Amino acid sequence: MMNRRFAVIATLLGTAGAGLLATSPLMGEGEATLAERCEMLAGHVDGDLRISAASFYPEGREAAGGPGSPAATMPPHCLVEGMINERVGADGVTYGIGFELALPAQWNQRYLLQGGGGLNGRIRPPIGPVASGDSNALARGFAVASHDSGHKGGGFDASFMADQRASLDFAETAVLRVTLATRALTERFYGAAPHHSYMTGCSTGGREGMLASQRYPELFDGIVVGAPAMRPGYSNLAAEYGQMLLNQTLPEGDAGPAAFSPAERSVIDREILRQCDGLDGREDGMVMNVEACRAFDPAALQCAPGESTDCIAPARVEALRGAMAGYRDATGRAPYVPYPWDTGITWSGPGLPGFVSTGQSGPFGPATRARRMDVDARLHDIRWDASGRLTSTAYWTNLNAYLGHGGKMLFFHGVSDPWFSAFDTWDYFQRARAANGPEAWDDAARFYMVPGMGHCSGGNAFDSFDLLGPLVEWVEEGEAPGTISAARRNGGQGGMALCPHPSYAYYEGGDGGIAASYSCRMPEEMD
Ligand SMILES: [Ca+2]
Repeated sequence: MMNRRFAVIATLLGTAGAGLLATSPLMGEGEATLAERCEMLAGHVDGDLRISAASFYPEGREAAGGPGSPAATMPPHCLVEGMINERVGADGVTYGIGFELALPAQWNQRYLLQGGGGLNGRIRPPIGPVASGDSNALARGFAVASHDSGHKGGGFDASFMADQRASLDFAETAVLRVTLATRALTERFYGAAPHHSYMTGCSTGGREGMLASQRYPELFDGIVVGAPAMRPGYSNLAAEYGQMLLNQTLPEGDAGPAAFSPAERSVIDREILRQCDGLDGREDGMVMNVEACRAFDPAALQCAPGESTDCIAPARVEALRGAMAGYRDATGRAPYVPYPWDTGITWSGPGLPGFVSTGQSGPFGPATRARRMDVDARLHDIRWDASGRLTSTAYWTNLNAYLGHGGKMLFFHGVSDPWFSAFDTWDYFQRARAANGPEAWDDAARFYMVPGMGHCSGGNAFDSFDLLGPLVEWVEEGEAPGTISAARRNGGQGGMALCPHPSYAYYEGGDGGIAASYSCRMPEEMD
């Protein structure tokens, strides 16, 4: 195999020049197999782009799973591995944007950029797993690209920020460069350009999708944005603030960090269900009417004088209320948003724990033991964090270039996401609607709340759903998405409908385990 590859490269180098592959006789109709076309890409160099390997997998292969992405079987494809702008950075570390591109044998003539996660630093298998139900983008025939955003490193290793270029690549430029490079490679391989381009991602990948719509509005025709890491400085502060409030309830001498006990957590759970479960027409342990549950009143959790079981001490109820509502600055303004009252806020199963404090370490280290916080001083630091400003996608709402060429966006967010509040993404959606005009926005964007779901997946939730298919239909056929059928990713029974927020899945009757038994209703509609 290798000898053959080298022979092909040698032949190609002999013919040199721009448009090498496009003019190669091997690209002529019927004259080269997919395997040969694939191997021809190996060793290809174009400016600061270098292909390190290109291998054809006629039987497909297994792709390793990752956070929020189970292992998957990849169909027959050509896998291209490459690097853009490899160089030694200011700190002596070798940088470059590493990428992989999977070119399926059965191509649907579409391109998809897969968003990353965390602070990136590694290339996830290019399969396009986000919001794709039980059939990822590669399996559907998309050419799928994935990248490391410009550096190598662990999930939250921020050392690359010492290098200006690596920092800029992570913040924004990698999305542009990888898309342009891998889309050109896609055209070279198939001999035709994709007729439409898409992007899907969650968390940092969701942020990358937003920034594509905001800063590179011509790149994509359709984007799925999941639980975007829009402005982590503000959400991280919200988690710390909630922990700080709870620490204040500890007796003197108890170093903390404080935590709600399992008994307290089940009291919270029960009360949320008591007040909110039935607001969607069915008491099934799912709070589908997210907007109506904003009125949840934690006062009912409070122990009466002399009472101590099946209730929560008044001071701790107030800490919970404050944590969920979020911090305010000295002027009384709320720089962030509240967290939704939902069944997963007490989650302690696989994945991140729910928002209600467990006292456990978070992604960035141990829970704080502090009992006071200067919110304004902290906000000052957040506002002056240069990387935070450049990576933020919370503020830019003028999308008329993106919307102007027919670009569509589907947002989704787990209502029990303990990290980024679903209400913050919804807040952006509403600001973008106001900025672009309701008519243009409603013709281009939808938002799906996923009740019970944690960060990107998991929890007691219907966390398997397909937004990619409806997005393609909207972009290419003008058919706007409505109700989405959802299932449980963990193999649990039953199904549910997801509705464009603020409408919610109202139970109309019949089998409660199928989406067809629900209709999308607006919160104010009554029986
Ligand atoms: Ca319910």
